[in-house]
Order: sequence, then C-alpha cells, then structure tokens
Amino acid sequence: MKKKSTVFLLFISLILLSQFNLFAQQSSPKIHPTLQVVLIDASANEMVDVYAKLNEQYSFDELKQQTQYLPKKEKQKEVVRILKEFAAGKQQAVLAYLEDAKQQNLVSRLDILWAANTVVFSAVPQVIYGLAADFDEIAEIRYSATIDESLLIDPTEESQTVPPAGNGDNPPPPQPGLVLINAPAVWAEGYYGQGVLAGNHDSGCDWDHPDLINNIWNNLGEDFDGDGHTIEGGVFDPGDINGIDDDGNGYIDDFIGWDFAGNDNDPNTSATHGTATAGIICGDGTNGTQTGVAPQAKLINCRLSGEATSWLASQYSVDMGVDVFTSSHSYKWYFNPQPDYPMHRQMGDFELAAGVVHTNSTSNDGNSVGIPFNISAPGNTPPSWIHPDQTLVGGVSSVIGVGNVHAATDVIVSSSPWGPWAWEDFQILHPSYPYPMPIQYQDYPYETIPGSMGLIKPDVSAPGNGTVSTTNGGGYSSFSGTSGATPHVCGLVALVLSINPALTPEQVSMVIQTTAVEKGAAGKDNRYGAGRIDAYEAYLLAFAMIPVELTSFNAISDGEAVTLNWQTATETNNQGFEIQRSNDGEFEKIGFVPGHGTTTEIQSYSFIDENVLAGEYSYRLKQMDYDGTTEYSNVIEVEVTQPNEYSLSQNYPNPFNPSTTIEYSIQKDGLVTLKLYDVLGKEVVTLINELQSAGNLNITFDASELSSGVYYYQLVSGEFTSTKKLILMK
Ligand SMILES: [Ca+2]
Ligand SMILES: [Ca+2]
Ligand SMILES: [Ca+2]
Ligand SMILES: [Ca+2]
Repeated sequence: MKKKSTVFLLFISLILLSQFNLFAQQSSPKIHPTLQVVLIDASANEMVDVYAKLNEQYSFDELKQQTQYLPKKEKQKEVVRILKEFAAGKQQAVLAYLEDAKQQNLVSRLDILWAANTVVFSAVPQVIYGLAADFDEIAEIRYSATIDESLLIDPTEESQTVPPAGNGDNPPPPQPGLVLINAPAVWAEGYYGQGVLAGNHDSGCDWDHPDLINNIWNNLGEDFDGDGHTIEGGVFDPGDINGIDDDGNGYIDDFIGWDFAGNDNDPNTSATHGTATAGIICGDGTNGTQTGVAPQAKLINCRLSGEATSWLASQYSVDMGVDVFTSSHSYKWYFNPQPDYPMHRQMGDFELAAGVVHTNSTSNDGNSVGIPFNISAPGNTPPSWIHPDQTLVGGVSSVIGVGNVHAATDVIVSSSPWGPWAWEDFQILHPSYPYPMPIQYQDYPYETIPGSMGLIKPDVSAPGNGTVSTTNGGGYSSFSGTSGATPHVCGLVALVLSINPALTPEQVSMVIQTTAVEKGAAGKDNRYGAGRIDAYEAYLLAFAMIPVELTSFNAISDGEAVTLNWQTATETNNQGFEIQRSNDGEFEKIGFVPGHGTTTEIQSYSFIDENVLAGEYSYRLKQMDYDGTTEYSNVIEVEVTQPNEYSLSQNYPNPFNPSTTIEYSIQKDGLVTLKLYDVLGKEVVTLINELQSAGNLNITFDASELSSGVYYYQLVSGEFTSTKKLILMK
C-alpha cells in the first residue's frame, strides 16, 4: 500500500510540474517509436489510444497442460480464471495509477486485456510518459489507432436492398449461399445450431431485426430484475438498467454484448455490415428470406474499430462462454500503423487454449498487395488443424481464414486474397515494419527462406458474392466479399457443434477442411484453401465423431452375484467395455463385453459378476475404441450382504389386499417349504416346496382367493422353523 501512495504522489507532482522534462520522457524505450511520433504531435489535453503490455506473460504451453484434462466448457472457464487471476496479480500498481488519472479526467477509458496481460486505455500524453518512466513491469506501450470502418470491412460491392425471397412460405426460401453449401440438408437432419453461442464482432448490429431478435443472447449476469431476459420488445429490459456491472465482467449493463468502438452497451449503429454478418450466421427467415446457416444459434454482438477493440471483443466473448466467434473486419499490411501481428498471434493462442473457434475474413485485396501480404489479420494466423498439404508445420491457432467464391458460379472471386501468408521476421526484408516478431511466431517463413512455402491461406472458401442477408430496418440486402463468406463458415461451425458439442477447435477445423469440396489447384491451395465448405459432408463427419455416450450404469446385488446393467445412446468405433472391480481401492479387470462398433441406436448391456463374497465393491467400465483410446465410466458402489443365518421377515404390506411380499434368508442349499395356515392350524396353501440355493430370497403371493382374516406363515428349511402372523383385510 505504501508503494502505491508513493506512486500517486509522484504522479500528482508530475502533473503539477507542468514543465517536466519532455525530452527525457520521449526517449523512453518503452514507448514504441510510432507512438512517440503521435505523442509529440498530440496536444497536452488530447486523449491518445494506447495499449501497454506487461513484461510477464502467462505461458500458453503451461496453460494447456494445466487444463488439458478438463471437459471443454470447464476448460474455457478455467483458462479465463487463470489469466484473470494472473493479470490481476501483476497489474495492481499500473491500474491504481491509471484509475487515479481517470479520476482526474486524464484517462478517458480503461480496459483490462487480461488475456494478454495488457492494459488498453486512452490518456493524455503525460500519463503515458509517466507509465513508461515509473513502472518496471511495463514492457512496451504501443499506439492503438482507430481505423475507419470502411477500411476494416471486407465486402466487394455496396449492398443493395432486395425484396424477401418468399411471401409467407413456410419454411422461407434460403438465400443462394445456403443452397450452395447444402445447409438445408443439415437442417433436415434436425441440426440448426441449437445450443451454440456465437460472437459477431463487426460494425454493430441491428439486433431487433425480426430475423435476429430471437437469436440475440441475453446476458443473464445483468438480469437485475431476475425475469430471465435482458431485452424485451426490442429494447433493453427497463428493470435491468441499473448502471452497475452486476456480473463483474468489466462492462456495465452489457445486456447483449458491447460496443468496443463507442465504449457503450449498445452495438447497434446505422452501419449495416454487422447486421449482414449476423444474418448469415443465424438469421431465421421471419421476414421472408432464410439468411442464416445456423438459425437456432444464439448471438453475442460486439462492435469493433481499432485492433485493440478486436482483442477486447475476443476476450469478452470467450469470457461470456462463446463456442465460436467471427469477424469480417480485418487489419491490413498497408494500414498506418501496420497491424501488430504478434499480438494477433498471441490472442489466437488464447482463443485456442480456451477451446473457441474463430472465423475471420482475409481482405478483398486479390493479389494487389503482393504475396505474402494479401491476407489480412487475424485471418492470417494459423488454423488449429494443419492440413496434410501444409508440409511446413509450425504452430497452431484458433483461426479459420476464409476466401470468397461467387454463390452463383462456385468460382473464386478475383478479389479474394491470394496466399500464402508468412510468419517470419518482417523487419529483415521490410525494415519499416514496426514490431519485432517473437521467435515462436517465425514458424512459417516465406520471403526470408526462398523456396519455403509459408502458410497456405485461406483455409477454406465460402460463398460471399451473390449472397443475401438481413439489413437494418427489417429487410434484406445483397452481400459480398470475404465479409459475406466468413459468417457462412461461422454458421457451419455452429451447425457442427450442435451436432457434436464435444468437438475441439482442432477437430472442428479438421472437419471443415477435410469435407470441403475440392476446387482449383490440387489439394489445399492458396486461392480456395482446402476447398469450398460443404455443410452436409461436415455433418456426416461430425456425426461419425460422436463419442460413445454412456447414458446409464447401475448395479444390483442378490447376495451372491452382482448384475451390472448399462446403456449407450450412441457409439462410434466402440470395441467394447472392460469391466473393472475394486474392493480395496485397486481396480482389476474381471471381464469384457464387446461393443456395437458404430451405432446411433440405444444399446443395452449386462454383465454378471458371479460368486461375490460379502463386502463393499466398486465397479467401473473402461470403454475401449478400436483405435486404442479409452474412457472410464463413473464408479458405482455395491454392498453385497450374504446370509450367515436363516431368517424369516415380517411380510409387507401388512395388513394387505390382495398381495404381499415375504422375505427370507436361507443359509445352506436345501429343501425350503413356506406354508400358510389359518387360525385353527389348518394348512391353507403351500407357497414354496422346492430345493433352493442359499441366499436372500423373497416371494410375493396373491391372496385374492382367500377370505379376510388372520393367517400364519411358516418357513421350514433344514433345522430352521419360523412362523409369523399376517392379516388379510378385504
Ligand atoms: Ca430482466
Ligand atoms: Ca457486466
Ligand atoms: Ca447492471
Ligand atoms: Ca484445391
């Protein structure tokens, strides 16, 4: 605490000393040269957008190791928790300094990018100089330029209004892009993206469009009045607007997402681009045209401007639990300042560690920039699954970068960018590129090692030009470019995850690349990528990858043997089940039951563990695939009690009408008789007269032939005789 107040005092004294040494501050190596130029030009009161990265960064290898055995969604939460906690531990002094400056209106905006142990803020030059001078934990402060939306978005044509395709048809006719990728064939199998949460990171979204409103994610962490929704009738729920960050995610009253460009809670603007990308992900056709690939997916909307907003939006959506997010905004080689490619790579590492898929546009620059720089960021970061034709293998990431085919011709559009991309030290051949490339991201060289293949991009293609989507105000408009293509892939990811939610980003990327329709040069090429996506083929493969799903597993004991019963809902590649038993903590194999290979029918299995001694046992199943992978069931406990004496229990129910159950125990195999007598001692009926094995036994008998009254039942076996009374009341 003492250190913090020292920092405050130092800071305040700097502010009071208006003539402090600017030259010394400017020469700080922690202020990136591009930012130094901006700061020199800025007036003393001007807010400059920057991000300050801290020296210490959490190792993503360590993060992966720590979370590798967690189920998918728990892994996502744990990755978020670890990175938040790490950043919170490192940023205390920096945040105290910036919060204090914010109190004095010297900082206008402050976001914690815990995903990369970075602080994103807008501040007057003095505050930035002070941060660079006084905080050893800061590695570097870089300029975060706000970039005009017209440069960020990736359509090729201006959108034109089009009338609805159908006139009350049910279902509404699908737009051409959906037909090309066979999305209707997947819907016919019952998969619409249900249960999947997607993020749309774009120019804003007219989220009360009738085709979108039912798909809009409601942040229940901000449902202050507890009525189960945060929007109603196309506006924010008045009962939830309280000016408080109820869910503690850093954003106040973020009911449906966040506008990271305007720094407010409504991502709706007059911009139409993000409304179009939203419609292709999940528009449900209410107003007459089916635009969305995954019409039952839910959607978080975030609005972007500069690069830092794209990273904050990625972090936000991962924090809120998305399965996939998409952006048709991209950062190009020729921007000023140039993109911070290493930071996009780091965010891709984060997204992959969290198990989230990211689809991104790749520009419409054709080959006008020149290979390897036609592909824009972050669509240029590596996919999570490396295609076999990518023989130069480096790191992996979360991203599927998308190229653009015309929906009418299925041919790549000339402006779809030419790959490959390169990950190498750009400063060797392009010394003006402003950022050094960390060695771990120099993994797909192209120019620096002549003849090297670089990174094949795009990863896949999808229909962009010739597609139709939702537009602001409730209607439809034409859409185009890799902007239009990319949300088709996002929608397909949502379909695939509604078929098989357990798939990892690596598996999703494999499914989408390997099922794409081959186009252009043989194999994965630098125009079409692995091919044009095919939703039905992706469905078939995702379905075949559904794991063996055990739906029940239980055990019953009759005192001598334990019978195990279990069922599966689906099986893929299932060789069978090894049955394992333990009565002292060590499991051992006691049998094997073959599986049914691959099936989507419910299968029932049974195994009897004979001649078990009295005691407490644990059982589990080791499910084994043909490829050698195994998975354990939960453990169930059974208590086996064996008769060490003869006994006869009171019947139940008693009194009864007309049937009752009598339990008894036989210590040794032998003749057992159980007879019913009336009050006068006259035998009424013989219930049992046979050889029986030792055990805990029971019999239920129906007395509907007898008249009401008191009876006696007597068990005789060996030397044992026991008599009890029962009452029949009709
Ligand atoms: Ca509410
Ligand atoms: Ca919040
Ligand atoms: Ca609130
Ligand atoms: Ca090809």
